[in-house]
Amino acid sequence: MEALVVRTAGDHVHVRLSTGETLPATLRGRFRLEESPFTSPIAVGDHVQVEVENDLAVIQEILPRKNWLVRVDPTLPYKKQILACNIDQAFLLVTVEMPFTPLRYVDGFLVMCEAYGVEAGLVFTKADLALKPRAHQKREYLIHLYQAIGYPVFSVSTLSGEGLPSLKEALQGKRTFLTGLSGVGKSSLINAFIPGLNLATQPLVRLTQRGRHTTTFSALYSLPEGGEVIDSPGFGEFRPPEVEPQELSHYFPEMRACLTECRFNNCLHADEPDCAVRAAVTQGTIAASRYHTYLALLQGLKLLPR
Ligand SMILES: Nc1nc2c(ncn2[C@@H]2O[C@H](COP(=O)(O)OP(=O)(O)O)[C@@H](O)[C@H]2O)c(=O)[nH]1
Ligand SMILES: [Mg+2]
Ligand SMILES: [Zn+2]
Repeated sequence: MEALVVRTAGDHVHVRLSTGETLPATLRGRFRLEESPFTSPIAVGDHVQVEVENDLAVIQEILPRKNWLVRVDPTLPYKKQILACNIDQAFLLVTVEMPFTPLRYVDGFLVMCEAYGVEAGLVFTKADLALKPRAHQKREYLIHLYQAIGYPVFSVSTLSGEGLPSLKEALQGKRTFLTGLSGVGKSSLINAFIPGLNLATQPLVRLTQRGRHTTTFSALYSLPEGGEVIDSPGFGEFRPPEVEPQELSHYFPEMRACLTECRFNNCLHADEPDCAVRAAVTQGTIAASRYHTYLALLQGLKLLPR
């Protein structure tokens, strides 16, 4: 029978049967024996064919995927990690402080979504926090910047309730991949949308410590009014494995607009003469912060094993 993968923690997988029942699952031996470029061949959101034997679902087959998000495995750089499958959109939760979310991390996420054709959005959390003026300005600037590029951007607080209705509307009826650094408020947000779920949240004090606790599993939760969210730990960077250095600028929407104006058609927009991207950065039509993370990501792609 058919089932949906609703939870993965390393090789530990749970599936939801069409009856609504959730069972632990195991992969038929063949999957494990095959030489795979992936850390795990299966991800939350996968539709699978299972046979149930003594309260264990044995996965016989992974059904064709509509789409997926894949990144370089942050712990095994020669392997790829499937983050989720069959999703409608992906939202990254962002905080400027506690924890600090690097822009390279945000842009890496957006590039990954662009590369796999998944609609992306940003959710700035903890809107109730009284930030110091610099951090406050940065938050406002980033919200404006990413909105201007064309991404949906939300500013929310699970404490005050600010921004929750419009985010709820955006989640309604869709399967959304939610991720972000540990402590950014993923569990709190999912709890706000699913009364009675009571996911454990982490005490804020831990966030200032190194090596803080991270959730190591991904899980899918159904929203009461339709739609689903996938909670996924956001450690490491989102480095899309299949992007060639030459393609990277195509995944920055504001760069896409001026690519044909560079003197060289194989321009990497780094130090080539008559580069339209660099000209736009000088004019201020492309944000310097985006261009800097472009260069950092480009450097990272050049170092990847191929
Ligand atoms: N001030 C404030 N704190 C929040 C908010 N959302 C979450 N937190 C706190 O941030 C910490 C981490 O939240 P959690 O949901 O566990 O983050 P996760 O690691 O991304 O799942 C907890 O101490 C929460 O109480 C918010 O909207 N405002
Ligand atoms: Mg959590
Ligand atoms: Zn150029």
